[in-house]
Amino acid sequence: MAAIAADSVPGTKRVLIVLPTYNERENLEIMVARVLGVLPAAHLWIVDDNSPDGTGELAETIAARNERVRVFHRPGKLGLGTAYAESFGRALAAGYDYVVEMDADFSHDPAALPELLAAAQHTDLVLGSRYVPGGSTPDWSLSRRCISRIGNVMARTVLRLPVQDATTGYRVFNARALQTLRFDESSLRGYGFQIETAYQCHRAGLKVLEHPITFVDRRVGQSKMSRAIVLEALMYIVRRRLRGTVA
Ligand SMILES: Nc1nc2c(ncn2[C@@H]2O[C@H](COP(=O)(O)OP(=O)(O)OP(=O)(O)O)[C@@H](O)[C@H]2O)c(=O)[nH]1
Ligand SMILES: [Mg+2]
Repeated sequence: MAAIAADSVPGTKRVLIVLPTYNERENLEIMVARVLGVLPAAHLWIVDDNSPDGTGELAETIAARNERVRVFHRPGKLGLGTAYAESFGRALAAGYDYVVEMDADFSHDPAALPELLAAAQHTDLVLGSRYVPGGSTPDWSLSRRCISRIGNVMARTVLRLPVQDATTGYRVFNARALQTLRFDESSLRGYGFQIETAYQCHRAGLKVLEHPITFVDRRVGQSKMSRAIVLEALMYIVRRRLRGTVA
């Protein structure tokens, strides 16, 4: 895998990767090594929710060896949305120019980071998109494809959010986009959170760009995706529409 020079990621700006973790012990060490290898100047924060499998302790060991890595521990499984919302506030306070959302389970290929960050130079929010030409979900069952497609069709039609993949969890915000976000919906745990943040950026008139990614199934460990999270996202879309804030 080719490492890219610090000053091409992008300019000399500061890049932070946020990895929320819950039971990712088997993925974490190699994931962190790959991300830091691809982006030699970037920093990485792990936000662990007291994973029963010891991910938090492993994260501490990794951070002790590498000053570019920090760990934040939370008392229990509080959801992806709040992990990101807390991190965004801290990242802005720390002066980062770009913040990357990314899963720790290798569904999001670290090799795509340079392209996504390059795309971020021309926009406020880059969505790593499975539904633009060049993007794909090769491992998914028909039912999983349908669920994801339905969520995205709803986001497009009900919220009039003009993107193909509003639920993607691989994305880059610039500081301007992060400053725009308000987290009254931050209790959203998964796809709802992703749609909401893209929606807020779009509503604020910021530029949102989709860049193709291939989303593969996690290598090891268990998915935290559940029917409740899908339902939460669909309910959120309807609630958002009823609030009357759609353009
Ligand atoms: N801190 C924190 N991380 C979480 C929580 N839920 C999920 N994660 C992490 O968020 C990322 C995405 O979760 P996954 O379980 O892979 O869910 P998914 O990618 O939507 O679903 P799959 O494609 O089935 O894997 C992974 O890095 C998880 O470890 C949570 O409540 N708290
Ligand atoms: Mg996953």
